[in-house]
Amino acid sequence: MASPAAAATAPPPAHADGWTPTVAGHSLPAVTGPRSATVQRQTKETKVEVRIDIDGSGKCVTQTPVGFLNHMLDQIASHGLFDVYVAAEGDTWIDDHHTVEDIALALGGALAQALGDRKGIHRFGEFTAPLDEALTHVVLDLSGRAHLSCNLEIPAQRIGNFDTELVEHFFMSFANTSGTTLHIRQLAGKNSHHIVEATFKAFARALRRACEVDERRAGKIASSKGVLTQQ
Ligand SMILES: [Mn+2]
Repeated sequence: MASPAAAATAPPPAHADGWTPTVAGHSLPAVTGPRSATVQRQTKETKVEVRIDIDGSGKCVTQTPVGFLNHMLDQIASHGLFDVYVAAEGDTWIDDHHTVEDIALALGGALAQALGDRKGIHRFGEFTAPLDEALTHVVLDLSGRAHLSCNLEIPAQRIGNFDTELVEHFFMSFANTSGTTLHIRQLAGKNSHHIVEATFKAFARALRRACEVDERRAGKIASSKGVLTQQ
């Protein structure tokens, strides 16, 4: 794994077929902070590039073919105070599954790379976010181990044309590549858009706390085992 500093300064490798991830005709903004990273992922199903700066200011630029996911990525950036830039193409003529999964895998991978050895961070985070009648509690641990428990009960099968079963799949994929133990508890909610958006807001705030530097930790790893990057 590249160090955060190296990840921030190295230019991203070109995609094999020369695909240039762009937003509205422009290249994705650069990420240059000490805790930032760029991840590209290309398969026969999708091409994805994700850039994240953990110590950002909530900027979000997305160009993916999944409109509702763009809206949720914006929640992660604005409530996590991360800068998040995502460009993606995918086989959405089948459905959104591969595209949503691969964006989540790339986002998790970028976060893991940007966190580096996870020294000095709070490691744990939790937040309960309402959106009108919806209320979701998210607890997470940047433990290095992937786990998802999720009890979301989203009444509608679709929000717009977004398949709501992809919400849980997004978080599972993110947990897998970021090494996050993630618990999501829906406490209330009737409106599907509200339930999902409350979840992403709670996730963003919990993740922000977990990633933030714990001054009292003085740069040490928040683990009695001494390491947070091994399974
Ligand atoms: Mn909304």
